[in-house]
Amino acid sequence: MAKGRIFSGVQPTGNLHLGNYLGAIRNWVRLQNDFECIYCIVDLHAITVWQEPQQLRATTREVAAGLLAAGIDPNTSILFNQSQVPAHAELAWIFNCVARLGWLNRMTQFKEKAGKDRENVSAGLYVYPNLMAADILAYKATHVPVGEDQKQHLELARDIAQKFNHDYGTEYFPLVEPLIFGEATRVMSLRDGMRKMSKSEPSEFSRINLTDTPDQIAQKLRKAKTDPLPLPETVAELESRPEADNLVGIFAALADKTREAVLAEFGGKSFSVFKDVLAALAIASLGPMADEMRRLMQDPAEIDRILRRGAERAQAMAAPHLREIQDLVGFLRP
Ligand code: AQP
Repeated sequence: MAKGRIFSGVQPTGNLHLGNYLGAIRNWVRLQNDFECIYCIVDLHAITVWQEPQQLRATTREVAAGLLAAGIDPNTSILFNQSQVPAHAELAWIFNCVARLGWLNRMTQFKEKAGKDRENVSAGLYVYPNLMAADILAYKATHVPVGEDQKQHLELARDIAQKFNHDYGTEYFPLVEPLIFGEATRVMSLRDGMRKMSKSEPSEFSRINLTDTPDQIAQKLRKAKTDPLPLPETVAELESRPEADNLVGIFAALADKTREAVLAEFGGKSFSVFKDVLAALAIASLGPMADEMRRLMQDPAEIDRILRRGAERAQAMAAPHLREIQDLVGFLRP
């Protein structure tokens, strides 16, 4: 028996990177055995910032190939792209009318992404968390595996569910639980240990893409920013050394070890020695996945077929929920 229902998503805004993989996708694969899983390529979220149409189509397929190559099984899990299932946008509108402006004003991701150009970003970027709540609650999902950066948005989804239940005098929506686990819940840029590794960061050297060749992986890790000291002996000493902490965290996650175990082996050694072993580990873990991704991308029609079938299954699950929600709100049935 499944322990609950999982929903999670990834934006087709660029190449999948090591942060997406260790913070989210690898956990998605592992959860497939215990939960009923719904995984979504969130293209409606992607267009909250400008996307070239041709590029969006290509990246959507590439992300699908990445998820399949990482081990998402489209027969047991539901894998699809968001825009094919109208329930997401329909429920998001209702949630736009439930969420309060004050709640959205507190979202740090909006502040980071809007930056100084706040007046000029899309209204979609502002209501992004409402759409995310709709993604999850359209399926009445109980658990959402994410990286740390999405924690605040998930709390907002809980607030929306609670306010909807309260306003309409119902217990309709479950309160979703975040699932944040592993040694790399927040993988940082290889150029700056204070910034998150991100698809939209201009420098290619800031991240390892899942499509990188072994040479690219080795070169990026060799050039990764570090401090001049050798690796510390204890985890406590990593606290004031963000770049060292990041590389040790990546090593630990890839090797399925704790940071303590990694430092027990490498404490006192130089970064050049550590980086060589880390590069070999990263290449061994990511190389086969990149090969499989390239193979899958040679047959875009097959990827489209998998996504279409996933969308049909997702719509079949979400549509009856949406009708029930519309009844609760007081809409006349068509
Ligand atoms: N650096 C990260 N470390 C750990 N987890 C991460 N995730 C993203 N970056 C890291 C997790 O990956 C999942 C999918 O993320 P997303 O594509 O929906 O959006 P994002 O978090 O905004 O990722 P990016 O790479 O930073 O994209 P852009 O640059 O387009 O905004 C989520 O579960 C996320 O937590």
